[in-house]
Amino acid sequence: MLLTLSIIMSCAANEVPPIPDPDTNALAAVWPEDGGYMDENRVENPFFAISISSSDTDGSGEYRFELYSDSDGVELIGYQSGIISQSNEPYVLWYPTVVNSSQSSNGIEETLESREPINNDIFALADGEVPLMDIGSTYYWRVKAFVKGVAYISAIYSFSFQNMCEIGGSTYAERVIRWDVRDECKALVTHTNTDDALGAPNAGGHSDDSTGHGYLSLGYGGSIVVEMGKTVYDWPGNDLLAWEYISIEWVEMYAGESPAGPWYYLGRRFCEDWCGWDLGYAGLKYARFFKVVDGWDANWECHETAGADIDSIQATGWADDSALCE
Ligand SMILES: [Ca+2]
Ligand SMILES: [Ca+2]
Ligand SMILES: [Ca+2]
Repeated sequence: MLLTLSIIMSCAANEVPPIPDPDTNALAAVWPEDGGYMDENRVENPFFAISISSSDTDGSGEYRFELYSDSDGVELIGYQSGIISQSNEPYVLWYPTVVNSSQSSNGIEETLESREPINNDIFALADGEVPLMDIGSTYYWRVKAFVKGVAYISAIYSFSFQNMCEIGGSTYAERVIRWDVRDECKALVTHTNTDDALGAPNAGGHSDDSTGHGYLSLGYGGSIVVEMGKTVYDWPGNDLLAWEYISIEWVEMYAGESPAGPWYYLGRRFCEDWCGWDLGYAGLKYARFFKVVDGWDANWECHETAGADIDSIQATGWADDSALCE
């Protein structure tokens, strides 16, 4: 009886499931954003990031990235199949031109060591398949995925190239792209408006009876990814400040080449009121994206102001000339 049952089960497992129509809503461009830009200094070394949202998958599966020169997705100029998701990332990355992950002689070894782990070997294209792009043109990309028996296809996204030092804005963080914290922690924190971490410092009202207003509590182990108004530039000394409101808290800072990294560690500070970071610590000249990470133990039980309480993120050194980013 047991034998019969196991034969039936194994036959069922070997049946090829029908491939359904692809889901067109679950994939979303993270970098470059649709209608957005890529750093013109990355024209020969581009990278792409896609996120997947689906209730019945953790995103693990196979992805195919495609790069086109036309908006109809006909003129294919580069692609790669068989890219697998990285379990520690909320998105899937494609580095078309990375053929070797061991780089060491460029003087920023410490920076590369501090990157979040990326298995670059699987992103390698064979010689001659590197897509060539021109910083004056618009390009298009899309992703097809097959995840746990479900097919997905993204929209076609456009992007062009930008000199990062030509992008204007305020000297503060202007956009929160992600806030990541454990669900049970997010439910206990009461200062949850991510916009409160943007713009100039404005937190206040803290007293014995009130936790005040104007800041975002990250939650223990929580993090936010922000885009700055002006591109932060490495002048002598600190180039970036985080304003912290309640108590004294541990804060870690990372600079990113995009909202999906790669991330470069800038250091860990015990912040009271504000604390500063230096892009030069990571060997970077400029950056627009930063990840602010609460530096306490992520396993602690949260409360209404758990974790670092971020009032503002401010550039104190920024690019004021496009030649600085060349
Ligand atoms: Ca500096
Ligand atoms: Ca706190
Ligand atoms: Ca604020």
